[in-house]
Amino acid sequence: MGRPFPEDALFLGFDSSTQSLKATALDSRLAIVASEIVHFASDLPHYKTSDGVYRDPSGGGRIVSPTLMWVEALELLLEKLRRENFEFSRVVAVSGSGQQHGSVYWKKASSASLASLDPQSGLLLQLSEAFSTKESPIWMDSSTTSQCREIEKAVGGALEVSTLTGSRAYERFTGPQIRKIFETQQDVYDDTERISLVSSFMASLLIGGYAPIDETDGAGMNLMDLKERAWSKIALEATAPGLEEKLGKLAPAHAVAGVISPYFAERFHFKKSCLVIQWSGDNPNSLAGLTLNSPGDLAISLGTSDTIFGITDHPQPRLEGHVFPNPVDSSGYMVMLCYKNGSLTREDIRNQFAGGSWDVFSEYLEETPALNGGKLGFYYKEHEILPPLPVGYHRYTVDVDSATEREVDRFDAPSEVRAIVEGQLLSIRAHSERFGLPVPPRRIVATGGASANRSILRVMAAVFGCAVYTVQRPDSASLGAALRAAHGWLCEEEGRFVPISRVYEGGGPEGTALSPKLAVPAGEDGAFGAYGELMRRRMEIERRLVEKLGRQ
Ligand code: ADP
Ligand code: XUL
Repeated sequence: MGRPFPEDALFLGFDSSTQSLKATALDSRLAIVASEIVHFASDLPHYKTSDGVYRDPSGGGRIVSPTLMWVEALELLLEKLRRENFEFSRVVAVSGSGQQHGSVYWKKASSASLASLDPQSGLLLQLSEAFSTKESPIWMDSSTTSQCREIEKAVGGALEVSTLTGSRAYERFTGPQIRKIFETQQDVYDDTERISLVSSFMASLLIGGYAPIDETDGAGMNLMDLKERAWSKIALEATAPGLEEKLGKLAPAHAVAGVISPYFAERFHFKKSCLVIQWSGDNPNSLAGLTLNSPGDLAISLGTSDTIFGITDHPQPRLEGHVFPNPVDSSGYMVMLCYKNGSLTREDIRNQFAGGSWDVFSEYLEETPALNGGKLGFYYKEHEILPPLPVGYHRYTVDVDSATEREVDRFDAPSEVRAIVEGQLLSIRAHSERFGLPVPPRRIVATGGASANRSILRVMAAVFGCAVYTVQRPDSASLGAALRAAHGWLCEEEGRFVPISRVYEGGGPEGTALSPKLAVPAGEDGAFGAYGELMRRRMEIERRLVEKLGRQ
C-alpha cells in the first residue's frame, strides 16, 4: 500500500522540554530530513538559567522557567532551520510536545497582540508584555503541598481526585499550581485572561491565537474529568474561582488547533495552509514516537525526568502514578509513573565519582557485579515525586538473607555509580509492579538522552528480566510530534478520526523502528529473581524513609 501523503509534503515536530527545544522533520515516506536543537542554558545564556530553570534558593521547592525564553527559543530554532535551507514551504502540518504540567499566564488583552504579530519585528519584542507573570511554574516545582491537600479535601480525598482526574493531587500538576497563584498572587490571577500549558502555549504562538488544551496533556492538571474528557466542575471549584473561562476549551490530540499565523508564514515562508495540530505533553508524544501499541510493552524514558509508560484499556487510577487518554487513539489510555531524579541526579554522581565522564561512569557500571554486593542507594538531588522524599542521599549495605541493613556514609566510586543506576531501576520495577504495569514486560523500549548509554541499558535488562530495545534516535518526543502532525493532517483530510496505523501504511517510520542492532538481551537467568529480593528490601527501607521524612 502506498503512503497516504502528498509526495513532497513535510511534517515538522517540536519538543519544548526542560533543557532544550528540539525539532524533527519527516518527509512523506516518514524519513527524517532535518533535526535541530536550541539548548536553553548555552544558546540563550542571557536568561541565566541552570539547565533551563530557576530554583528558589530559599529551599521552598519553587522551580520556574522564564516564559519569554521559550518564545525566543522558538524563533531561534526556526532561524537555525532556515540557515540549513530547510524548506518551510513544503510543511503541510506542524505539531509539538511540551514538558507536562508547566503553565503560562497570558495577561488581559494579550489575545489581540498575539493575533496581530508584525512579521517585520521579532516575537520576543512583541510579546514582552503579554504575560501576567514572567515566570512559568514547571513540573519540577514542589512548593504546592498545602494546595494539594486543600484540593483533595474539597474533592473528597486523594483517591477520589485520582478516580476523577486520573491522578491524586500532585505538587507539579497545574491545578495546585494555579491555586497557589490565586492564593499568593491574586493580582496575577485576576490579570490573567488565559492559562495555557507549555504545549498549548507553543501552539498558540504558532496559530496567533489561544489554542485549546489537549485532552491528554490536560489530564496532567488535576482539573479534567478523565472519563468525560471535559473540565470537572468539582475540581475547578476546588482550585480557583472563575477558572473555566481562563482555561478555554479542550480538544483531542489529533485535532487541528488552527492554521499557521501570517507572522510565521511571512517570516519563514511556511505554506499559508500549513496546519498546526494540537500539541501534547512530552511523554504522550514519546509514546507516539516509540509507536508503542501493545499492552505488554513498557517504555522507559531516561530524560531530565525518568518516566515509565505503557498503554491499557482498563486503567485503575490509584494513589501512585497517572492515567491520561491515549494521545494517538480515540479511546484507551496511557499509564505513567514519573521520577524527578533522573538525568540531573545521574550527572551529579558522574561529576562527584566519575570525573564528569560518561565513559568512566559506564566503565564503573561494567566492572561492578550485579546486585552491587548489597550496596543500595537512594539519591534525591531534587525533592522526589516517587516516593515523596526530600533532597538527600541515603546509602545502605543490605544483607538479603538475614533481612538486615546498615546505613553507611559513602561507597567506593564504582559502587556509587552502580548504586544509583540499580537503585533507580529497582525503584522503577517496584513501583511499576505496584501500579499494575507488566513486570516482567514483554520487552522494554528505552528512549531519552541516557538511553544512548548501553551500560545503563544492560543493567535495565538484568533488573527487569527482559530484552531492552532502543529506537534509532533518542529524541522520541519531537519525532512523535512529527508523526502526530502527520496523523492530525490525515484525520483532517478524511474529515474523521483515522487510526494512527494508517500513517504507517507503506512501512513504519524511519527512526522509530526497533533497532535489533541496539537491543540488549534479557539479563542472565536468576538475576531477575535475585533483583526481586533486593527490591523488596529496598521497598521496606523506602517505606521507613517515607514514614520518617516524607510529606503526609
Ligand atoms: P529532556 O528531558 O530535556 O528532553 P533528554 O532526553 O534530551 O532531556 O536527556 C538529556 C540528558 O541525557 C542529559 O541531562 C544527560 O544527563 C543525559 N545523557 C546524555 N548522554 C548520556 C550518556 N552517555 N549516559 C547517560 N546519560 C546521558
Ligand atoms: C511528567 C513530568 C515530566 C515532564 C518532563 O508527569 O512531570 O516527565 O513532562 O518534561
